[in-house]
Amino acid sequence: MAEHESLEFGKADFVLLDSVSLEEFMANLKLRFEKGRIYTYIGEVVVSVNPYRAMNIYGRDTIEQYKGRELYERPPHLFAIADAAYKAMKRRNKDTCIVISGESGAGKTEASKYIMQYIAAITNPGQRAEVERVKNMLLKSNCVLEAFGNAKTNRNDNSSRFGKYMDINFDFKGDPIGGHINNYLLEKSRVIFQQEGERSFHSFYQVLIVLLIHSVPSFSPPQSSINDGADFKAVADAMKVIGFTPDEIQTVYKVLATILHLNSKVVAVIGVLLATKEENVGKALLYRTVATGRDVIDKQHTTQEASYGRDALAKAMYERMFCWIVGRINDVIEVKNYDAKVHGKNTVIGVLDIYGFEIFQNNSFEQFCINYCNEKLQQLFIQLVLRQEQEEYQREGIPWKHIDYFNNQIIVDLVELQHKGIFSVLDEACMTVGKVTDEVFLQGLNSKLAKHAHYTSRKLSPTDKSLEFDRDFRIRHYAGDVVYSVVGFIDKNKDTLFQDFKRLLYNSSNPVLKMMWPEGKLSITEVTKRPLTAATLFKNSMIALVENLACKEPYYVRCIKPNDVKSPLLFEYERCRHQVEYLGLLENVRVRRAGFANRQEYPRFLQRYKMISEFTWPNHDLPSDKEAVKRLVQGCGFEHDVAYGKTKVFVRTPRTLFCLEEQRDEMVGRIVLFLQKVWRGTI
Ligand code: AD9
Ligand code: MG
Repeated sequence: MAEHESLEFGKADFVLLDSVSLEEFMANLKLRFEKGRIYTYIGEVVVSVNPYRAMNIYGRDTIEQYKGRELYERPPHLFAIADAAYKAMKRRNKDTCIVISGESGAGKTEASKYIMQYIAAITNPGQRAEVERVKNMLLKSNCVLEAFGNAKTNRNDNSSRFGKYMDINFDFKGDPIGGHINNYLLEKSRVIFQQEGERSFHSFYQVLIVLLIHSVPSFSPPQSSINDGADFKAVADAMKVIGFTPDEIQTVYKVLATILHLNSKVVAVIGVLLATKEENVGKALLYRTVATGRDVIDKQHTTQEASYGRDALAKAMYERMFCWIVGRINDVIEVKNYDAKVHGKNTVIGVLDIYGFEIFQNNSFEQFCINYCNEKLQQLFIQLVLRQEQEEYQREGIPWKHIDYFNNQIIVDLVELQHKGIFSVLDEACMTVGKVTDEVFLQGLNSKLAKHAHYTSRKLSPTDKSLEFDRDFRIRHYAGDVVYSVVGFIDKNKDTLFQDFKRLLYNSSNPVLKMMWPEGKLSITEVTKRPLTAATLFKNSMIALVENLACKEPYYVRCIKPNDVKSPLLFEYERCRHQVEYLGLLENVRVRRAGFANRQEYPRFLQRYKMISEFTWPNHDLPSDKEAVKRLVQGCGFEHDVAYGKTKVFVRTPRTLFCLEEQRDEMVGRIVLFLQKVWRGTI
């Protein structure tokens, strides 16, 4: 019996559960995890539980097993989803995307890398050099982005502190010919502040450790799961392969060194690193040029302003460098020399690996943005999964009935609606003349949103125990309640970087650095436009992302983190249950089951079950496979539970599928027995 059909490992598809309840769902998830089956389907969605151990399921032989197969033919796997997306793209000329979601440490980034490796492994059978080059670049870019965008957090030693969407472009043969990366909201505050037990971005430690190894002979790196020394080399090699010039790589190290020095008092060193005069650095750190009427004057910072400015500079330099690195990678991997008129449309598979829902002890602007992002993606999931079902029924000519589900659009609106949404209130507060405080923002929220079912605050609900402080407000997200502290919202949203710094960096004699800061070109009197706020930029990037995903055929990977101690053995029931709930997995099963649990193209269906009917075994003489399937189903007595589409047969309840599978097993067993007897000569 094929592994995925054996009940010993639980149900390979949650749709096949006897009844849809949280208990049954959890029991199946737990059983499969304990049996080392980390993947389970909900139809075409893969649910993945982080195994926290090396699994021998990603090798060449496994890849071969999945290549070109249909989902239900093999045990659930990321490779099957990657293959489905690839097939849809190649056979039907569809742009597809794979959306990977789940909380921090659930295994999103690992999943995205396995998916890319799979796609790289199954493409380019002709070994074309250019395609090999592109594949190599795409794989190498991960290593560079992780060095600069990932950090050790208390939840994950290699936590992505930015969102990543990567398009892989394919030519008409289905070979990768290029790609493009979009990055979202790098958590730049990490450059100046980390919680206890956490680190800043890996890149800083990689540079520091290499410096120490070279300059302190007796130095030996500390033992940990992270090997900064080896990673430094791997990243430097990857950057070289991708095509960063030695000057560019040097500049990156100089920026890192500058940021490290900004926390000491070595203005001279910074001057050298930034290829600018020492006094200019000192001046930019201590003064601010302001235009008053016709005069331009230098105004000295207060201590507070100066340290604010310094921190803002450190954050901005890092963020700018990160975006520049992404831009350079994009230059190299973008599709070149492809003429759609000659070769046909080039198609795309997008892979989204973006931060999952976050509920921390103290939730601030960053968590607010991240959770809004998850609301957007959940909304897309609802629309697409339902829409996809509906479209398939229409295509196949089968009637569709409406299904109830919680629609989180109300929360999306609460955040992003023009004039009334939280982002608008925040932007308005930031534009207020005079002294703007976080409290002003909170008052704005309270007056605009007092009646909103998903919003409350200490002022509005004074007896509510979860709202400890006056500065707190609470959002009822689809994934649960989150209390946010307004402290820092205004500053983080304004995201001010004094113009003086931009000019300082633009006037550097290092051309690479200069290139990162084009707006420094403007003099103080030329700068008129107020830059867009962080919230508006983020909102716009999310709207664009969702629009982009919405026009692609989506595939989903929903990652679950089994425990908080990185243990391969522990399935913390409550932790997992909460994730199952907020990922909306049960609703997903219901949607899938309310329609038809299973659908298969007629020839496939016949191939699998033809042995259970005398009309179809070993071959049928009916006019079409569709007719043959009808005959087979009639013979088994399942007619009431089946609908016949144009190209596929739809089976409503999982029980029917079970019966078919059981009968098939029995027949296969009998056939094997029969053949054994023939071989032994007893027949
Ligand atoms: V975050 O939101 O970026 O903080 P991710 O990306 O969801 O998070 P990640 O993929 O980085 O989590 O996985 C965390 C760790 O779990 C990895 O470093 C591995 O040690 C471990 N992991 C995840 N998936 C697998 C797997 N398929 N096999 C083995 C895994 N280990
Ligand atoms: Mg990650």
